[in-house]
Amino acid sequence: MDIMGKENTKGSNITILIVDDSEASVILMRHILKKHGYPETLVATSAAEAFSYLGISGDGRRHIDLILLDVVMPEIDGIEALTRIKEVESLSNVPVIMVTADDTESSLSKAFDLGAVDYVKKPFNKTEFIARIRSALRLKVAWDKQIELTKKLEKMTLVDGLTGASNRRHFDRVIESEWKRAYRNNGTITLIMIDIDHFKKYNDSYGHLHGDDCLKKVARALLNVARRPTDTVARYGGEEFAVILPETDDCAARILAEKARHAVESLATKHNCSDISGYVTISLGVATMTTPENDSDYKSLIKNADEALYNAKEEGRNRVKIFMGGKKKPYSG
Ligand code: GH3
Ligand code: MG
Ligand code: MG
Repeated sequence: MDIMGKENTKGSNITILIVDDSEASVILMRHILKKHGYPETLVATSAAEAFSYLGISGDGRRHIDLILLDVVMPEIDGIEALTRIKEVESLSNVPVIMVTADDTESSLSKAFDLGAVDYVKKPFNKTEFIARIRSALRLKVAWDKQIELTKKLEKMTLVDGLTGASNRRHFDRVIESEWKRAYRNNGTITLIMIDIDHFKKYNDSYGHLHGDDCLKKVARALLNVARRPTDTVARYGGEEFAVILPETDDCAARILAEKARHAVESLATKHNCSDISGYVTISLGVATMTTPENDSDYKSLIKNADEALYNAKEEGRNRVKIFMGGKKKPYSG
């Protein structure tokens, strides 16, 4: 951590934003920073100017690692500026050090309440100044790591632990948002519901562990087929999978579903108790929404794909069926 901290808190890739209306202070701070290995500084002589560097106003956002913020400034003062900065989620990993001429100011305690990490006094004591800069930059490294970890954890909870496909929670989110997007844009969306054929018998004869292995293989095969970045292959439950294909019409979906069926069959995973092919196979139900109806929602897409899957099972399994309307009971295997 310490070594990492030093590596990441020194050097020319660090940009420090100085927000101060006093030219003399700015010159002095830049001088000390440059001398101690921080040549990259941005200077804002008002809070408004700082907001534009930070992307709070306008679109000229710059990369900034640390903010030095003067407490006393005309118009928008340092406390108000800090309040605005701390409201922005994407700036939550940028530490702010308050710069003040008077450390007894009650505004300092307000600044700490708002999330400032430290303060430096004018006139500057160079050693103390640079020590506080360094410790704030070390804090930033820790914050960035924390954010990265949080992102990783978030990603982990989107993935099914056994198969590596998206989990049901993620599926629920994606199907709703993609359906809404298609609805808004008068677009097309396809859902394929997939169920492994005679999987109970597979477990019964080969054991649950081999069953798990088989689920992994099937998931991998499906992930290999639905490869667009916008495609989502999810484990819908038990031995059922679902594939969301945004901007995919029924024609393209049929081809893709057939490829998926073939890919699983080609795994040639022995299944001696299956009366279909001697290998593990899947049945697939495809439903496409092209012109969204007013009173429909994504649930009807799931229902339709389920109905098609039911038909695929009924007609002998190891096949693709496309939803064509009608009123059959959904497959509930
Ligand atoms: P069908 O062709 O009609 O789909 O028959 P089936 O036997 O595949 O359908 P059914 O729904 O009766 O059985 C599903 C089986 O899937 C039952 C269960 O033991 C198995 N299964 C569900 N989740 C898992 C899992 O996580 N691991 C393993 N090994 N088996 C699972
Ligand atoms: Mg099954
Ligand atoms: Mg099933």
